[in-house]
Amino acid sequence: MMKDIVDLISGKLKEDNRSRICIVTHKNADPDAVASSLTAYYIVNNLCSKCRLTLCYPEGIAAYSHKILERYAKCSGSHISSISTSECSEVDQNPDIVITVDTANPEQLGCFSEILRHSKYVITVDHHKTGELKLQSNLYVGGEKYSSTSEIMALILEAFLKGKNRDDNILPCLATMLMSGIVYDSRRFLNITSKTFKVMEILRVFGGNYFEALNLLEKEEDRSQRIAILKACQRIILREICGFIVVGTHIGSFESNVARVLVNNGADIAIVLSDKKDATRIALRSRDNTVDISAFASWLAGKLGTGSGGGHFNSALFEGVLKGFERSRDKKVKKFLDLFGEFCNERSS
Ligand SMILES: [Mn+2]
Repeated sequence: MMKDIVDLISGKLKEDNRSRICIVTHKNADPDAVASSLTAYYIVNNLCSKCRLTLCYPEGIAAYSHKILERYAKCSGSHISSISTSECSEVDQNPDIVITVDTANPEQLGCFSEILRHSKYVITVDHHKTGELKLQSNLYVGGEKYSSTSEIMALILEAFLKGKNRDDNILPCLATMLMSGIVYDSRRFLNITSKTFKVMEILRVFGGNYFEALNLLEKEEDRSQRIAILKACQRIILREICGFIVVGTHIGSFESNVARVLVNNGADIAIVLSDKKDATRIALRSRDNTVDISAFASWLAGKLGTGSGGGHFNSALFEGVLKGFERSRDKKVKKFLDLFGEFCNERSS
């Protein structure tokens, strides 16, 4: 099946071997997104050496993804900065092909969602719950049956390499990064699929080094992140809704980390609001076997008639411009706790 996809893509590239191609991830690219984008780069670059390729990281990559990018620059010998950008203005506005990785909704692409609309052909590789991007793409690869986009990219890489000479010093490096992507997105193998371990073995055979993959994910606990978590805890509003322990709070940044900490420490549901420059982002988490929090995220978008929401069963994101809300963030958080109550009652009735 992945072989068909590789054939399709190489056929597409043969049509016009001077294509301008933009490979783009979601905002604040995590290790899964970065490893996947670099693998896509490697494959496309091998299929079409004359194509003009750009790696696009909307609003830059996450702090904890830097190690992966640096590692790649080292083993590929190429300067990542010369092939990657976080600025839409630096990219051809009408690329022939856009490849999106690890993203379900165009909003997650930031300003690159505009470029998407002007491109002739869109390929989406993703493992999130199906979103708007699947509908907008000419070719969709993936689905929720994969632990991570890295898992999908590893299978595409395997299909691509079939019958090829594997004597390539970038390959072991790429395999290690994909391992990091899988470890990261599966939360160290808590969320796996039937293919996860098989894929890890494939990557090992390609020269991937598991211990190095773990090392690439290690980071010094960031001081500002620790302060953010503590501040968010100070502002907690605790409620019992539908029999669940629901915790709401707000913070300027690190909202996803805060939400994770809250659920790991006793909350069934965490709702963490963060006002950004031009929208409000709400990180949502639920404890295993409680509530499909991605359903709440998309319910919110419908209920409020603004923004978009989606994600996974235990982890989701809502992002939108809130209208008619009080300015006080505490009041906003309370409003979202009320909304969760409404959602919960609708479900159980
Ligand atoms: Mn992912």
